[in-house]
Amino acid sequence: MERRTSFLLVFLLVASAVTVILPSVNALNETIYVPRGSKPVMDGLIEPGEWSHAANVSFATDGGICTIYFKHAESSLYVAFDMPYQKPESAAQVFLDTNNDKATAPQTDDYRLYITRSGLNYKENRGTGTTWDSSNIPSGWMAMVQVIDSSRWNAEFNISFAKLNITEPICDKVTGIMFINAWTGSGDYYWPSGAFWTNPSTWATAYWCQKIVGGELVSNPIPSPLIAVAVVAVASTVVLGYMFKRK
Ligand SMILES: [Ca+2]
Ligand SMILES: [Ca+2]
Repeated sequence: MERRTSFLLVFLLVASAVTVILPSVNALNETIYVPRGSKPVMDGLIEPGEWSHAANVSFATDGGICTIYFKHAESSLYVAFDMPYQKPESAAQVFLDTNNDKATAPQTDDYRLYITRSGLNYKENRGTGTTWDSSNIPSGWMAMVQVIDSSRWNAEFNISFAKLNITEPICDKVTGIMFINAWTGSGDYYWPSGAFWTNPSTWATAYWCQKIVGGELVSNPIPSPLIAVAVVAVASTVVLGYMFKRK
């Protein structure tokens, strides 16, 4: 094989591998780990210490800062929203892309789970392939809310692994995830920033696995596009070397 043809072949190999790998990482590149922890009391109230070992994300919302905690225990994902006091119609919403296919419209493996500050609007939607279906009674999950001294309100979610299409062990599983503090007096507030409720390709990716190694908690490494590129580059060099050797 000619040297020019070989280089072209390797270039195409690297380019196609990078094209395949990059979109699977995440359009917004937001990633979270969901640590294993103690089972919280599902009463809608974030008690001192109850969520201290959970991971969290925070963002500006109507009236101040919204902090969302998440962890898993037994066979459920637990999520807690800590929000400023807002109007009764304001909602805590959790979006799940259970197959993490990151489609550009809600598919049948995608869900929106929500509860309002009043607790009166407590429902779920499932994707149809093009949009969300009409509101349904919660199935495979539950949520509770509490208002704290007219200064803040909290919501707690218990989402079963069955709802998430997770069978243990969970180390190979990743899930698309997104949160909204929605329908507030000043609009909807998203995490990750820039995500959109009808577009799972804009949601983050949640990793489930953490292991105890040598007495320490070690997370599974997040696949990096740079690592993937490096692996392909090394493989290409080996192939190239083999080709020249054969000449
Ligand atoms: Ca609680
Ligand atoms: Ca999906």
